[in-house]
Amino acid sequence: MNPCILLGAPIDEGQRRPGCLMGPAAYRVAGLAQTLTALNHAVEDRGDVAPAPLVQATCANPAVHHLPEMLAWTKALRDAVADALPHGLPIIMGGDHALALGTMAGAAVHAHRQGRPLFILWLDAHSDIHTVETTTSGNLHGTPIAYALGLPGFDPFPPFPHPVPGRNICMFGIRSVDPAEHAAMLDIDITVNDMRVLDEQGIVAPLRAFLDQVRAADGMLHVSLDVDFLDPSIAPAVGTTVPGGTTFREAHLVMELLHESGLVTSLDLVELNPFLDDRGRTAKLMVDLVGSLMGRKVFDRPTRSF
Ligand code: 5AB
Ligand code: MN
Ligand code: MN
Ligand code: MN
Repeated sequence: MNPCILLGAPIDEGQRRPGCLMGPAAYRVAGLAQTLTALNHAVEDRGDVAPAPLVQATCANPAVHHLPEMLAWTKALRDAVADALPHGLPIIMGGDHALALGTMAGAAVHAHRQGRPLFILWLDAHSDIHTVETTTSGNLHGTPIAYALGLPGFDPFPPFPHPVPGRNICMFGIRSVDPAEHAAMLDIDITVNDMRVLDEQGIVAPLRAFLDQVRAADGMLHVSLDVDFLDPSIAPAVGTTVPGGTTFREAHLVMELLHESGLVTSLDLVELNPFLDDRGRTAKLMVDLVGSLMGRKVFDRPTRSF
C-alpha cells in the first residue's frame, strides 16, 4: 500500500499568534504515526521541513508581515511535497495555513507531471482567498486559495506553477468571509459550501457531488483541513475561533467519505496551536480524523460502489 509520508511544517509566520510552530510536535505526541501504523499503513516520517534561505522581499501592502520567511517556506514546501508525492501520500503537519501556499504548489507540480488535473478540498471556517494586495490583516495564512487560483496580486511570490481552475476547488465549513474575499468569489467559478448549505442540505450530498467530479476527471485531490473547520467547542486549539462550525460527526463523516472515495492524494493539517489546547484534545481529535480518512471504521460494512 502507498505509504503515508509525514512532513512537519512548523510555520508560525502566516499569522500573529505564536504557537502553531509546535503543531508537528503535538501531532507526533498525539500518535499520528502510530494511528496510521495500526491501520496497516506504512509510515515514513521525514521530519520537519527546513525553510529555504531567506532573501529580501517587500511588497506594496504595508500590513503584510514576514514576507521573506513565507517565500522561503513556500519554496521549501513546494519542493518537499513534489518530491514526496511520487512515493506516497504526503501528510503535512502544520503550522499555520500559509503552508498551503507551498503544499498546493507542490501538488500542482506533481499533478502536471502526471498529466492529471488537481482538485482542492478546502475545509475551513474561512475562504482564505485574499491576495498579498487585498489582505487587511497582513496575515498570509488568509491567502493560499487566491495563490492556487493564480490570481494577480502575489508579487514577489513565484507564479503558482499550474494554476487550479475555480471549478476544481470546493470549500466546506465557511462562515467568515471578508468583503474583498466575497467580491473575489463572485467573480470565480468556485464551490462555496458555507455553513448555511450544510445546515440545509447536510454534508453528504455536496461532498459526493464534488468527489464524483474529481473521479470523472481522474483528478488528484489535495485536502486542506484547517482546525477551525471544526466547532471551537470541540477543537479549542486555534487562534481564529469562529462559532457555528462543524460537529464531531460531520467532520468524521467527511473523512469517512473521503476514505471510501480513494481519491485523496495529499493532506494538510493546519492551524493547530497546541499552546491553546485543552490537555491535547484538539490534537487528538485531528489525529482521529486522519484515522477516519485512512480507513478506521466502527463497523466494517461493504462500501457504496461508485
Ligand atoms: B485561516 C481573515 N480573513 O484575512 C484575515 O485561519 C482571517 O487560515 C484569515 O483560515 C484566517 O486575516 C486564515 C480575517
Ligand atoms: Mn485557513
Ligand atoms: Mn480558518
Ligand atoms: Mn486560523
